[in-house]
Amino acid sequence: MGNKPSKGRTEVRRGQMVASCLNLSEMPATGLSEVAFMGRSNAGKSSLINALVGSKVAHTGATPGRTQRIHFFSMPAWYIVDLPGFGYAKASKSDRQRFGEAVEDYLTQRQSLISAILIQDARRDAEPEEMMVVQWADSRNILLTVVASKMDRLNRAEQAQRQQALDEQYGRSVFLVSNRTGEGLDRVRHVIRGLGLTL
Ligand SMILES: Nc1nc2c(ncn2[C@@H]2O[C@H](COP(=O)(O)OP(=O)(O)O)[C@@H](O)[C@H]2O)c(=O)[nH]1
Ligand SMILES: [Mg+2]
Repeated sequence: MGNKPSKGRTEVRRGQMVASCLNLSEMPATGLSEVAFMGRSNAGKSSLINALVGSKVAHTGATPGRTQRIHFFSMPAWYIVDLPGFGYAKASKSDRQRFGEAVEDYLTQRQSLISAILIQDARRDAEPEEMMVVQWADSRNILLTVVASKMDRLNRAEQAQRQQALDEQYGRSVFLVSNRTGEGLDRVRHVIRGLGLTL
């Protein structure tokens, strides 16, 4: 992965996955800024990453339950960090109250993590897992952007209704987007650029 000895010049493509980690010690030690992408399985996290990068770098529609790794995509002056999806219906109640050790270590200890994007299906309500993310971000003073995907599945009236409901649940303005049509993604890009990161 990232620490492979390079033969001369190493070319990293924009959006290339450069590390796939099971714990903190495996993560790149570059100190580049990181934006974490989080969300329930099937929320549209990989699709959002692909839409923002502009090419298919993250696997979409993949079946959950395999080894949960933390993926680093090089942008290349910063990293998109794809965290394992949470909230499997089959997980036990105690499992649902935590995100897994590697993710918790990452969220609480990683110094280069500067911001997070929480993605959820616009048709669903925020659940305890999403609220845990909000609490974590507030406690670490991390700028959290909430993105509600699949707005293309809703008509205008439903979009307005979901916008209001989600804004209320999160206590902030939620960005409705479609990873399919690209609608709403400029606002997400604007937030990322506002962090001083090139997209
Ligand atoms: N209609 C629609 N489908 C989406 C959107 N985003 C993701 N999907 C679909 O939802 C499913 C899960 O998406 P994926 O990105 O793999 O979700 P992840 O598990 O959160 O990474 C896939 O079938 C995607 O094609 C969206 O904005 N609109
Ligand atoms: Mg995914």
